[in-house]
Amino acid sequence: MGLANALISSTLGFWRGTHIREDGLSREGKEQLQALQLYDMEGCPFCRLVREALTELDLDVVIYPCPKGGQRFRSRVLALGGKEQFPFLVDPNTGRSMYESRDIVEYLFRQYGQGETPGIWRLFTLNKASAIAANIVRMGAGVFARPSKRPDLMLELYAFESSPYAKPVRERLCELEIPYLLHNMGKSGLADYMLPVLRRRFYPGYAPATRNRQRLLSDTGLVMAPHLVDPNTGERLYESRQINRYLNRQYGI
Ligand SMILES: N[C@@H](CCC(=O)N[C@@H](CS)C(=O)NCC(=O)O)C(=O)O
Repeated sequence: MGLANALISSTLGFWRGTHIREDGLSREGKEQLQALQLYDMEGCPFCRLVREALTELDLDVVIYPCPKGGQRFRSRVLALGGKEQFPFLVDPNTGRSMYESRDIVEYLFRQYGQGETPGIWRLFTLNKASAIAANIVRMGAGVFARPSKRPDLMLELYAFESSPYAKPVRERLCELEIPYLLHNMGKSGLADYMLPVLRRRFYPGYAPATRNRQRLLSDTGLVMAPHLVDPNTGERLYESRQINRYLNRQYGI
């Protein structure tokens, strides 16, 4: 599915999951956090709302994909929470786990944001409708499992929720049931909004303010989403098409 379609999807999602909000944590506090765990289906609008909030709160999260027909993580959700329903969040920092996107979003802002759920996020019915519309245009991508080999080590993905380039990669990771540590890299300053290739060329002094962007810059010299790191093979890849080709080749059956 093309880029235009992913752009329409992000627009229907009102570009939630782009800009980082003021949070209630110091930088050190954030670095000491254990990554949250989300049992997720990429093509599920309710999961999307949770991932959007995670980007806005600049939180890292391990995504356990649970597509329909998936064999790897669905039974774990059933054992942990009592039903196969997604999203299901586990927070190892507080010992809390929960279903229901609205409860999860409110919990995240209470625990890791300013306390109050931000105004726009209180329009939950509207946000749900927009997330449903945003997912419909993806026509079932990121919903159904495909046969795959399970990687030994956890892959890592640098991305932010509304990135139209990251969307097809997350869909493929979900379909292949590949768990991954998602390093959220939402935007916080004007320079974060420049196109990466132009920024690299015309703004060599770019100094991002957030930790995942800083890490990407120091590791690769480029800050662009998505970026996949596979510790099983040592591969580090930019470019969504190349990443998906790699995932199919390496882990598809
Ligand atoms: N009210 C729930 C609805 C969650 C929901 O219906 N999720 C669907 C996926 S979009 C689900 O878990 N379906 C069961 C399945 O896929 O097996 C929420 O907002 O989190």
